Amino acid sequence: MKDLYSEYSHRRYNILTGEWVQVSPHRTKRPWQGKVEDVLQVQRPEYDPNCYLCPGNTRANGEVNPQYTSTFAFQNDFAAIQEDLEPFQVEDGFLRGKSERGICRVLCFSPRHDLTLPRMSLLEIEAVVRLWKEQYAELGAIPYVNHVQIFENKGEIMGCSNPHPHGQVWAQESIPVESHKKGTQQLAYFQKKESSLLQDYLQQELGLGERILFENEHFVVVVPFWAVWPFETMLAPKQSVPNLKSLNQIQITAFAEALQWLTIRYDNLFETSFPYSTGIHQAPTDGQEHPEWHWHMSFYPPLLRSATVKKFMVGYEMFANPQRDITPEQAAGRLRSLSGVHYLG
Ligand code: H2U
Repeated sequence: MKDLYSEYSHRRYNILTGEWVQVSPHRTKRPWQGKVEDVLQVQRPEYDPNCYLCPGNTRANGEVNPQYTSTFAFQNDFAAIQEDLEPFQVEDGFLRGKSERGICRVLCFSPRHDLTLPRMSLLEIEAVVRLWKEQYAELGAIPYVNHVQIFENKGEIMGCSNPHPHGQVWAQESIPVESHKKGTQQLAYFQKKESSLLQDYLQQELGLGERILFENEHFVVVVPFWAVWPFETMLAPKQSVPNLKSLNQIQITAFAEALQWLTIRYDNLFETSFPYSTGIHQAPTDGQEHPEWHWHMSFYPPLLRSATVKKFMVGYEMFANPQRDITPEQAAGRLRSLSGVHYLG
């Protein structure tokens, strides 16, 4: 099958969403005369007096950040989902809507303005993992919260508003679309096989090896067979676990190792602070056990050919389904071949 996949246009099935991606490996040699983004190689200070997220600074709404020394979470001053509202539901013919209640927080990964995950020590990354675990547990325990979405937008190109290392968490009453698709697929498989869809998939990938980037005792990093973005990856525990809550210290270190491995390779790929959106999909926090759910972290990076040429999800992607040229196997090969030493030393 490998030769067919590397030679001919084909579709691949995403077992987690039930969606398809078009792969066009024969197109990788086409000329490029499209948009070239400006490369931003800015030297940042450790502390920026004008940054809303640095310790001791005043935020846009007048609140002052504490002199935090590790991670720091605060209520988003411009929360997209409101906590204080009167619930409503409107059904007016074809016009359906309902109120959505939730909590949005900003998660600062470090007091240092100039760091990013790949530039942090293992211990510093572990603190970020612990923060994610705590936030999921704390927000998920709120009775009306049924879903907790942790994510990071990294880089201006991804719409990140501030280079200070940070992510976000949105906790809400509904199950959002992406999570709902993945929950449905995992549940259908679990009911049929009494086994975890993702765990069984990872077993197959580990057996084949060609899309595996990294593994340690507890975690695996893979370019999914159905990856949409050119250098999309997935980081997941080898054993099926519904969420981060049960992570012990050994697993936190193993998770941090996987994150460090991957983000250093990402930066080294085009010798730039590699932009991406990453998110952790975990089981709903609706009081049920969800044995079908296997948490995982997906990385969706937009860059295609260099620090300046990105993949656009337009045209066919908007109107039909996603399409890619470079195959997931080629992407995995390139990421595996990179140095483990960050290009900035
Ligand atoms: P992004 O960089 O991913 O946009 O996240 C930054 C978030 O920080 C953004 O959602 C919030 C914005 O609303 N923010 C505050 O809560 N307070 C501030 O003083 C500035 C930015």
